[in-house]
Amino acid sequence: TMTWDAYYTQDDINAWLDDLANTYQDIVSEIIGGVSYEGRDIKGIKISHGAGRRIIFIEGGIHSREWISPSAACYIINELLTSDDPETVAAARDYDWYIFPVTNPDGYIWTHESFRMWRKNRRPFGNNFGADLNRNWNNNWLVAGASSNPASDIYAGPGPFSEPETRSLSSYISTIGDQIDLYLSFHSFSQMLLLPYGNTTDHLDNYYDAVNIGRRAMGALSVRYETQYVTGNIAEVIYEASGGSVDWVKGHLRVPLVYCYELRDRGTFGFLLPTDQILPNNQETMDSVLDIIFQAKRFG
Ligand code: 0X9
Ligand code: ZN
Repeated sequence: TMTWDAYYTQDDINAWLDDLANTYQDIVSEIIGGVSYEGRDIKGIKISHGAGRRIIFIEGGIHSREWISPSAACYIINELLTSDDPETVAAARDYDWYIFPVTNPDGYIWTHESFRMWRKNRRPFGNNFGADLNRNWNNNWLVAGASSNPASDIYAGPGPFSEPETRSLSSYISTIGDQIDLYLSFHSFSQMLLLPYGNTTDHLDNYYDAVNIGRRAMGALSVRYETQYVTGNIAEVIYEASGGSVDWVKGHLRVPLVYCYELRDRGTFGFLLPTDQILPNNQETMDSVLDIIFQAKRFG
């Protein structure tokens, strides 16, 4: 069991997911969303109280050094399975949840065993390693805020979906795309809630609804510990960055509501978020997810 006062390794997380699938056989199944360059499964969990429900999809750990991201995804899994808060119980019951805490397993292991600040996957490109898995999706690939240089931390890869992780995960998501109501991608850090698209400051599609739902949800997030988030378009609020997962999920699969979270903090500790902030970060994130669901229901 996870205690939310520590970060966990890939092996810990996978063992924990196995345990849950055993303990909650009626509602939990393990799912494989894809495969990494080094051949590891991208393991996740599906929580379902019955067939035919709309889907909430959560992608964690695509950037391996952002350790709070897998932790927050695991916390949400844990709440959905163990909480007796009525809102949480209803959220668990009303949706099918697809949650992948670590979508860059090779990178995550590298940050634990070799280099804590590794961001990309671990595929070799000549003398360099790794493509940025949040620049490799086939939506405005290499258009903005991405690099064609394999030495760069924002190397987009040799082509769209060139990487096993994004290629396999995107085809997995495609099979359920028309059932997804909400897609969340967890990153750190900055305390921001980002909306597509990463290559333009233009407000496209349902931006108005999405930004309003997001702002209210960040109000809900702030209630517990007064943590402040900024909400808005990726290119406006943070920087131009195209080829990210949420851009493709919205642009290609037409999922109505997608958000990229930049979790705690705002730079004091950055990627090295102290363990005493894990639980508060995860609690307030859960608060905001419940609020998004509450609002999405009302918007229809
Ligand atoms: O640069 C990124 O990929 C994200 N910031 S991070 O510090 N976690 O690396 C922001 C990505 C937002 N852009 C898209 N999803 N397109
Ligand atoms: Zn990131």
